[in-house]
Amino acid sequence: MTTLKVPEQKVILCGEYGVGKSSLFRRFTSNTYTTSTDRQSTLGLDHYSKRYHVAGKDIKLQLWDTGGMERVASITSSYYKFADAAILVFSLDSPESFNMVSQHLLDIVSYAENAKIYLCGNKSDLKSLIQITDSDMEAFCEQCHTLVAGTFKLSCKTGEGVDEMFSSIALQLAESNRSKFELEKLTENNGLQLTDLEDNENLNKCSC
Ligand SMILES: Nc1nc2c(ncn2[C@@H]2O[C@H](COP(=O)(O)OP(=O)(O)O)[C@@H](O)[C@H]2O)c(=O)[nH]1
Ligand SMILES: [Mg+2]
Repeated sequence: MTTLKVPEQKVILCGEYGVGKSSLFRRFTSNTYTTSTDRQSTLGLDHYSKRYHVAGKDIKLQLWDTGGMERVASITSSYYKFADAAILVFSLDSPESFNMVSQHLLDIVSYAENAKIYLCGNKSDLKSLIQITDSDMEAFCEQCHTLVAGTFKLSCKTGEGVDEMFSSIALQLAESNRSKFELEKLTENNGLQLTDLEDNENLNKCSC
């Protein structure tokens, strides 16, 4: 019996240090949240794959976190390479992190030219401290014309909006890759069986 691999899409987290990328990564991997300041004791890129079933299709999102590398060095181009999507995170209470979004956008466009780009405002739970409005986000997207494929507001702390964002991204990637996946399927022989490589792939941590 021939096996059919579930298509996997590389999704990278980008944005300033402290905006909540690792918190988003933790929500994705284990749906947990921690306020500890020493959450990531070892530096290094980290990735984790998770399967979604959207629009009648199976798709895996392989999410990458910088693991705090941006604090000590610039992120290498291998992080961006072959990314299918980039989630550009800023903190809704931090105009500084929002002002840096355009710089990160430039990096994504330069090093991950095929990636769909999503703008993500985190820390929506900080209600009274929020300084970046919906219209700020809209204005930014308008300035970038069609570069931003979607915007989200969420809170890693409460979990609000997190699943919705990943499901929406999975759906958009599945839809936009529909023909590619179908072609791959055609090249497989009959007697299809889905292979789940999830367990083997996860918890791989590279120290580069
Ligand atoms: N209030 C609030 N704090 C958050 C949220 N997400 C992350 N944080 C806090 O923001 C800080 C930076 O988060 P972290 O995930 O390490 O950001 P990173 O540097 O982008 O990886 C930590 O103290 C987190 O606990 C959130 O949704 N709400
Ligand atoms: Mg981090």
